[in-house]
Amino acid sequence: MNYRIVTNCRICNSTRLRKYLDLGNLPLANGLLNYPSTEFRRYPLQVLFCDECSLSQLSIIVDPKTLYKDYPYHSSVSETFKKHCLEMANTVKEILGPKECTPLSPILDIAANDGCLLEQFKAVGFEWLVAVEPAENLIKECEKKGLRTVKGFWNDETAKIVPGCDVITATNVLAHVDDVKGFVTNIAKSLSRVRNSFCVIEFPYLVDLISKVQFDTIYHEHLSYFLFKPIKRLFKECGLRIFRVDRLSIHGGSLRIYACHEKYQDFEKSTSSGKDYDKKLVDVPSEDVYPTEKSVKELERFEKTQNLYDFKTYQKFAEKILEIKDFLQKLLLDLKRKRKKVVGYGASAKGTTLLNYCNVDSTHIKAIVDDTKAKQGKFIPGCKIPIVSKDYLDKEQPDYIVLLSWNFSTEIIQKTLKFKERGVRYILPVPQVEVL
Ligand code: JHZ
Repeated sequence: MNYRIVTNCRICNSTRLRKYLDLGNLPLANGLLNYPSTEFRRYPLQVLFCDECSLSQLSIIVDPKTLYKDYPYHSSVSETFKKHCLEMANTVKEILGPKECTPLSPILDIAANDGCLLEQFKAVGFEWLVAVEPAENLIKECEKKGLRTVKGFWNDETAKIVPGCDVITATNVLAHVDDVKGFVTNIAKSLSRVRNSFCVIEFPYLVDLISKVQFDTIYHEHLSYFLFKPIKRLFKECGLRIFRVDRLSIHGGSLRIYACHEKYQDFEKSTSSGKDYDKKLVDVPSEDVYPTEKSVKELERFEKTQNLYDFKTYQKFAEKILEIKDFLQKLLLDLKRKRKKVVGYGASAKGTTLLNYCNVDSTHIKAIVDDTKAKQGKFIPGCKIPIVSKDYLDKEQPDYIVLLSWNFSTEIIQKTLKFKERGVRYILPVPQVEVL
């Protein structure tokens, strides 16, 4: 058995965990197949609510080596995501300010994927860029881009390789981590060696997941579904203070938090001689450099109004998912009867959850277009649907396109505009099935 059953909450250690969702036994979301075969493993996909700290988490943990050895997802395929990364690089530059920000300020990106974010840091003038990434195929992409690389997961060993950083970034990885305390503690250790350093962490926000019924973002890679309350507790316990939080639209709704140590060591301001060698190192409160912004209190206040510390809200969410399943099945069956040509766009991880949970297969959706070369020619596990390049659309002239990567619908609709002009209709699966 290459998975472990969760008995305690990974943030507060409570055993008071209650199941609110069971999506059945599903294949691994990025476990794309070379053939339309039935030879792949399925794992239970269930979500638990922690009565103590309100963290939502999967009931099992699949061995990360199985999940991330070779990873087909390439962040750089999306122009929307690239723009998002550029904005992040500029924001970090602004926060560091001209005094701290030099081209040689080390920036380390955890789970750097194909180096998409670090490339944007390079574009805004940073030169000392380190990509930490476990997937063999992706680390090669980072090397091709001229980035310094550390192969592996972010842990005690890899954290030692780059002893101190000005900024540590981690986008869309915290939800994938089991030992979140070890993960954040290693960030804290690395930041403690550099004055005025901070980290920037992004992850999908559970408020958006629940309110927009994004149940397809639940898959075996996403071990946790975060609210701000448990995140704040986690960072505090690991010695970091969150000084700013942004709510972002990326990936259907995410939080970006900025955190630093409570204190930093710096040379004392005045000495008897005024000479540098005479100066002593003293503790300086970080509030002076990075005061806690009002966004933190505002988000806390907002979150309390969302009823998400209450188990009943999650039970209602589970009911809405059944409606989506029912509606999508009926719609696709109707289109099949009418002999309409239906294709998908975006062989996303969430697509695997959606299609498998709703029992959709290649008799409903002929193929899924994806611009990622590494995905083309493969098959979605469980539904035998082939992944193809965009040329397929010209050859097949579909009647309907299912937006399996609804988070990038604007970009995908833009790319397929000529088909839209010829009458193609789009199917949006969440928050409710809609034909556009
Ligand atoms: P996308 C990703 O999940 C990755 P996924 C990860 N699991 C995570 O944590 C979440 O995000 C938050 C393709 N595409 O981003 C590329 C085109 O072909 O919705 C991708 O295969 N052309 C780490 O996989 C897929 O769609 C395009 O123009 O659920 C998008 O996958 C665009 C824009 C995308 O997420």
